[in-house]
Parts: sequence; structure tokens; C-alpha cells
Amino acid sequence: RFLLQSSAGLLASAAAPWTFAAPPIKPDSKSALIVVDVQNCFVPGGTLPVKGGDEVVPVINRIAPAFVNIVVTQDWHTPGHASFASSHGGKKPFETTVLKYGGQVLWPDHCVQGTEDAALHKGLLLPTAQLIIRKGFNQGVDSYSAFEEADRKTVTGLAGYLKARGIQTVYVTGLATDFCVAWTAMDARKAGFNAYVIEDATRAIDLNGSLAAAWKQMAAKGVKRIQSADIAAA
Ligand code: VGL
Ligand code: ZN
Repeated sequence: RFLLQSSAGLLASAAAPWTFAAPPIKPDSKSALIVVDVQNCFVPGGTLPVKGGDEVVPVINRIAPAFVNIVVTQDWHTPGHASFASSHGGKKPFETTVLKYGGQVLWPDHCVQGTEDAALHKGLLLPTAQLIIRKGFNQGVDSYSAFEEADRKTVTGLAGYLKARGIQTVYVTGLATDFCVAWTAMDARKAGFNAYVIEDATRAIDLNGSLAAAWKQMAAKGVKRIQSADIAAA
């Protein structure tokens, strides 16, 4: 009878209107922060500007000290790259075409190797970042993902690098949410990592509903959506 009463009391208190915040995430040596394509090309003033793209910089700078492992990526195209509309007669930016490996969105010329446009944003403060992965440097193949090129065959080596260092979980930030961030996070899952996207540390291109579609595809692949406030301060 006493037990019954006390469990009824527990039920009553469970129904009380208090909520409990999820405990903050403390990244450890098995976690890596991936900072995707925070480059001049993708911020206002660049060749493929993402709305509010520069706003991710202070957010990334604030959480970076909590991470022991930081990987940066850089979109790094050849002049005349196959992902550029200008390489396809009669095509305009944001139209699509079909390349050997499948459908491809055509972009304005952007992030050409060695140009100031392709440089990392000067406001990024990542002195402890250990690796920069450059991608999209094969003339005929695009690479949104930091793990695998768009032919879905050519790998960048990032999965091997992370595994060799005992990393199990990646936290993806940067530009753009619906392209390089989403593909990187989904390929991280495919390679066997836990993957989080820190939403307020990303901004999207949102082309024909691509942002909503990307969140849906990421959720289906087990990518978790969090906010920078969910990461414990260093
Ligand atoms: C990206 C389009 C073309 C990205 C790169 O970083 O999301 N998007 N190249
Ligand atoms: Zn690109």
C-alpha cells in the first residue's frame, strides 16, 4: 500500500510542469569538429554568396576551443571546373545538367584554386586545426562531401584519417547547410561515425526547397541536429 502510494506520488511529480534541459555535450578526444567551406566565395561579396554566410564565423570561433580535433575543408576548383555553368554552353548558374556520374547543379564560377575568393574567411580563429581537406579539384567531378567525390567512388582520405586517430563522432559546421554540410554529415554516417550538424553554425543556399529536403535526408541517415548552445564551453 505504501509502495502504491509513493509510486502514485512519483507519477504526480512526473506530470509537474518542470522540464529538464539536455546536459551539454562535452567533446572529447574521440570527437572532431569539421568546419566546411568557410571561404570568401561563400560569404557576402564572394562568387557564390550564401545569405548570412559570414554569421557562422563567430559561432564556430566560440565552440572551437571545446574541440581537441578540428578539420577544415576548402572548396578548391580548377578554372573551367565541370560544376561551373560557364563550362557548359548555353547553361546558366543554378540550372542542372547530367554529368558522367549523374545529375549536377551548375554554379557560378567559384572557389578557384589559389584565388583570394577561395581563401578561408579571415575571421576564422582556428589555431589548433590540424588538417585542411581540399575538394572539388578534379576537373570533371564535383565534391560536396569532405569524404567522397560526387562520382561516389573517389575518396578524400578523411574517413581513414579520422579512424586512424580514434575519432568516432563528428560535429559538422559551415557552408552550405544543404550542400557541402549535409553531404559531409551523411557520408560521415556512411563511414560509421556518429554525426551532428550544429544548425546555428551553418547557413543554407536553399535552392528549390533544398534545405528542407537536406534536413529530411540527414534525419533518415541518423544525423542529429543540434545548436551551438548544446556544446559545453571549453
Ligand atoms: C558548395 C555549391 C558548390 C558548398 C560548394 O560548399 O556547399 N555548394 N560548391
Ligand atoms: Zn563548389
